[in-house]
Amino acid sequence: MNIDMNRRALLGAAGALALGSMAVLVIANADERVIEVVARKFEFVPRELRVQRGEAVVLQFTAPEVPMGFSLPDFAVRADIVPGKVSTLRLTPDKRGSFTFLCDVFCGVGHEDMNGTLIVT
Ligand SMILES: [Cu+2]
Repeated sequence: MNIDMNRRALLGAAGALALGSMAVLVIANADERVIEVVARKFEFVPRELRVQRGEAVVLQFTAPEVPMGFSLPDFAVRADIVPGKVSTLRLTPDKRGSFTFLCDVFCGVGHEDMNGTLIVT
């Protein structure tokens, strides 16, 4: 029984290591810009993202605390952000303007105010 549990712990650690290396290996094409976004209680960091119209970007999300969501309704895209994983969202904005993004997974008392702005120039 004890041996079995130790083995499980070991496998868990190996899994975490594998995840860690995967995080480094998120593949972006040469013509894509990677923008890292951290979703934490209760804000996106950075809160403002600036991209150019027609620019291919890969949003790369992590959530250190609890499961979060990223929703950008004006572009009809969203992503789940789960602690311990890196979530990606590819986007090539086809219109200029200021667009609100928000967390769409209830994450606690500050959830309703968890939003930010994508500025496309
Ligand atoms: Cu939330």
